[in-house]
Amino acid sequence: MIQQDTIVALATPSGAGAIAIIRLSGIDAITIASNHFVSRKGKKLVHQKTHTIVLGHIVDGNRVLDEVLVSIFKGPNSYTGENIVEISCHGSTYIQQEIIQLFLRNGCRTADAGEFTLRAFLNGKIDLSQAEAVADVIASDNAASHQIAIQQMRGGFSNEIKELRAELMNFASLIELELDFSEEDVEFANRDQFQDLINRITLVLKRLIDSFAVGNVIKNGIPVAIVGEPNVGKSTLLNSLLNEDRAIVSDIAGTTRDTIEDEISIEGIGFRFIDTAGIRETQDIVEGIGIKKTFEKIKQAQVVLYLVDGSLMTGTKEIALLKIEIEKIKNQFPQKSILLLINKADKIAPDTTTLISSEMETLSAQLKTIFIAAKTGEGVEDLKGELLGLINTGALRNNETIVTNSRHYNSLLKALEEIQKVQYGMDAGFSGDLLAIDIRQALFHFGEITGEISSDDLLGNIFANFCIGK
Ligand SMILES: Nc1nc2c(ncn2[C@@H]2O[C@H](COP(=O)(O)OP(=O)(O)OP(=O)(O)O)[C@@H](O)[C@H]2O)c(=O)[nH]1
Ligand SMILES: [Mg+2]
Repeated sequence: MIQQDTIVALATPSGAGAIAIIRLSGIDAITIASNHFVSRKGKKLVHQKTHTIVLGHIVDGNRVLDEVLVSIFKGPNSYTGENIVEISCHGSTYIQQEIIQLFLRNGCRTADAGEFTLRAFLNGKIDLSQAEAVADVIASDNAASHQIAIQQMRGGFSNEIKELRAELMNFASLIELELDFSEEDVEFANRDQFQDLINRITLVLKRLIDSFAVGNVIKNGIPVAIVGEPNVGKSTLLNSLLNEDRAIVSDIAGTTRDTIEDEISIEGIGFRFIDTAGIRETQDIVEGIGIKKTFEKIKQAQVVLYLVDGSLMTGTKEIALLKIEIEKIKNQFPQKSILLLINKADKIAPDTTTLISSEMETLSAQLKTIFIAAKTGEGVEDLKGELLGLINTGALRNNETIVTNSRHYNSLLKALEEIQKVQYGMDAGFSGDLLAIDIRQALFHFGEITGEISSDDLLGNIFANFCIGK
């Protein structure tokens, strides 16, 4: 597919900087740039070799706009597969705009969001999942999401899918060939080999589908709600985790009214902590709204840190009440990971600590309990370790493919469904023509991921989320 027009856009962030890069892509990119560039040595850009850099001036008639470096990439050996010119100019917003306007008046049009990458995809330089990974690489803000995005951009994930798709495609054609010879009762597709392939595909699909649980949290950060009664130290804990005075702390119960959220990275994985209004019966309308919000936040969170004021737990009676409270929370949110944090450990007498520990033992079999002092930071590192332990980061450490994109996840689920139908058909001894239908469906969903099968709507959706100039 050849795009006829030449596009231009600023590739660096808008605003002033030391250097800005303006990018042109399309059949006429080099000719257009050449018409407005005077090199130091007097050589025309159109005569310049591919993959070289030239120093010179961008000129509008007699007017010199800037001294620049121009990089030339001749298609098809370029990012988009087309001719590309990248102009590194001085980063004044005025110069940027003057140069872009010059090209817009002389044969270029403004690039749409993600259009350079879209062209790379349409010209077969990268597949769709790699194109999507480009956006993820740009958006990645912690080590884990970065690692996954880079791996996907380099094609790790799509190669795996493409190989299986090719093998499956091969069997589909063999089975379909049998249909042409149906009178003769021949089997071109060896059923044992086919079963072997189906087994392998099922295994890979299941692994990829499972990985989304990790991938999704890594990409979006793991929501962790900090909840408990007023004054137990929730906001103090948030501040301690973030290492800054983010939330107001006071000894007045009901200080936090609205939820406060912020993200930190623990060993490369993003955690989004949500400080909430303390839960209690209240007549105050605003506080009541805050408490309602607390429960909504618990619903959205994956992990709940249930905080109690350890200095108030002076006897068995308080501990018994706490146990009831925790049972309530656990029953209300059975699918959440809950950690019990006994705060203000600095104010708990040693023998009380022992008492609480032993009383909690029955409970801690199901509920991890940690003593902390949010104010001094004691136990906060242990807490971080516990949080990391809740996430299965094994796949990440082993550099396995992790699916982070919900579009891919949905296609994988549908592909698995079709493969299971094929399996069912094989077990039931279905004829080739029936098997072929489900195989074609599975192939369709594989193709959706890498973009062998795509619609304009889908492409529009994906690339609309890119920045201009990428
Ligand atoms: N001694 C001691 N005091 C603490 C500790 N953590 C918090 N506090 C104190 O407890 C009081 C309440 O702390 P906050 O962080 O505002 O409590 P909160 O749970 O956010 O309270 P609400 O927002 O009202 O629900 C403050 O005076 C804190 O300084 C701790 O580990 N040790
Ligand atoms: Mg608070």
